[in-house]
Amino acid sequence: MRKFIWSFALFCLSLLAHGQASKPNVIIIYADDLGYGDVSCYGAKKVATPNIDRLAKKGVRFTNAHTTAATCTPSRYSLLTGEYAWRKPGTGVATGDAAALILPGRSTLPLVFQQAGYQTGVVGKWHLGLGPQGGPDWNGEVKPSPLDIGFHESFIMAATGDRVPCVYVDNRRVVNLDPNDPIKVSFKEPIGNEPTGRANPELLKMKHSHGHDFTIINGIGRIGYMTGGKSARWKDEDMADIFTQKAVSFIENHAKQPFFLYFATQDIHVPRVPHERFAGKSGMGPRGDVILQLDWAVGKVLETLDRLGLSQNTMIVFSSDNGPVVDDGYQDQAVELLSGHTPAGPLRGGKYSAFDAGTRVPFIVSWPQKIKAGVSPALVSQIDLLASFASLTGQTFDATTAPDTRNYLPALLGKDKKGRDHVIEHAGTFSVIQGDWKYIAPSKGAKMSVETNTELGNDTKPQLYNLKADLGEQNNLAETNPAKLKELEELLKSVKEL
Ligand code: NG6
Ligand code: CA
Repeated sequence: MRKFIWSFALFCLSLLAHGQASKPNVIIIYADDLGYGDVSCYGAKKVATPNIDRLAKKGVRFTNAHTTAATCTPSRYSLLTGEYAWRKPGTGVATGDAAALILPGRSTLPLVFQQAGYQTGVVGKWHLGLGPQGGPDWNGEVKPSPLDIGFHESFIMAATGDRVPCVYVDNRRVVNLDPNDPIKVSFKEPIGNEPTGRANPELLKMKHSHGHDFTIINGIGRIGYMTGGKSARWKDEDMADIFTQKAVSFIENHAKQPFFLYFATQDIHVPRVPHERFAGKSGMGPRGDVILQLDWAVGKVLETLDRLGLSQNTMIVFSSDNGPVVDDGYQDQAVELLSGHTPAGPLRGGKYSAFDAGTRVPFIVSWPQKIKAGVSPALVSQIDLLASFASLTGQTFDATTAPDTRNYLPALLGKDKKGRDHVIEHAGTFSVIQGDWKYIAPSKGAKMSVETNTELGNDTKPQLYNLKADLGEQNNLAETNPAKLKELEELLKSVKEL
């Protein structure tokens, strides 16, 4: 009898364990502008990222993973909606006062988790617009917001660190706002009489190299004009601490239920202003220092999961929204102190570029209870997280509003080493990768971004590269391989016409 009770108890426990395993907690840590070669587990030698490496060591490290775009807003749009951003006009890099780009009434990644009974939260960089047409009411209720498209909790900055308004939005309210000092924001004309980087460069603690010469907040010129909201303004030096603390509290508060956390760090986007704990620590200037800070934030998440006993059954996806850029508009010595570091690794181009460094990013998936550690060459795209997590959690989604996402869960779990047949990327012009081949559609765009010193990958002629033989996209084979060129042109056409 005792034996029977024991085996019954074990059976129940295994059922329980199985039930839990089918509903792992999920955390997406989404870095900003982190390049393929910026972390040590992807080959960086000058900067060490032990926590990101730890994640890679216990998970699957993907070598052929892609964002859908080479800038932030469209990549994030696709990640959260399962729709290529280029299908929807107005999804380029958003201003700080843009209206909400993702509106209620459609499938979204957080909604999938919400339907599955998860507690869902977003912390960090949003950059997908807020509020109705005309922009949000910073002094009242910010609506629509992430809370209206699937997140139960939200603690965000509206756009980027270099765009006004430089305030945090906690659920529907700006944090620490004094009603007697209302916020006004404009991206069109000057408002108020606060100093700007253009008129008062002597007030800057970090000078701009291009752009970023509007209102000065915390000694740094921003994009856009802001007045009011003095008590609500952030201090860049504290941002990583504040966002990381919010991410940690979210995990602590929901330790007993399945949760989904979208932790979108402001690092390593400009302005790069590390906390003093990290300032000067990389020897590569602020850009290297904020890589250390990002790694610390990842470490805090891992430490929290360990402390709460959640590490085994939490799935973490670590990635970036687009490739790297060295000078993105501030004189922060990133160029001078690069010291041989190669942010793009072996890839050509960078942020904004149709060459692969624009969109091929670090991508690590870890879930100790289920995933066997390793390296995967599978072709994966961030567009597929929605359908894949719907499959993982047994949910359906509306394929008319999320038309481009597909279920590649076996690839994400490291079981299928092939992944997608092809990926589509957008950086002003379109690129297609299929097997060993990459096609870049002809474009009249500039070949170089002189300001950021990035090769943009534009050419009026079609480009075709064999990535297996030529990962650095040096030898255009379009003329010598017209059959492959035609095949990929047609493939792109068929996806565009979907
Ligand atoms: C550019 C900004 C750049 C960065 C980028 C958006 C200038 C001159 N450059 O317009 O600094 O903010 O937009 O980056 O203003 S993203 O990663 O959010 O897409
Ligand atoms: Ca970005």
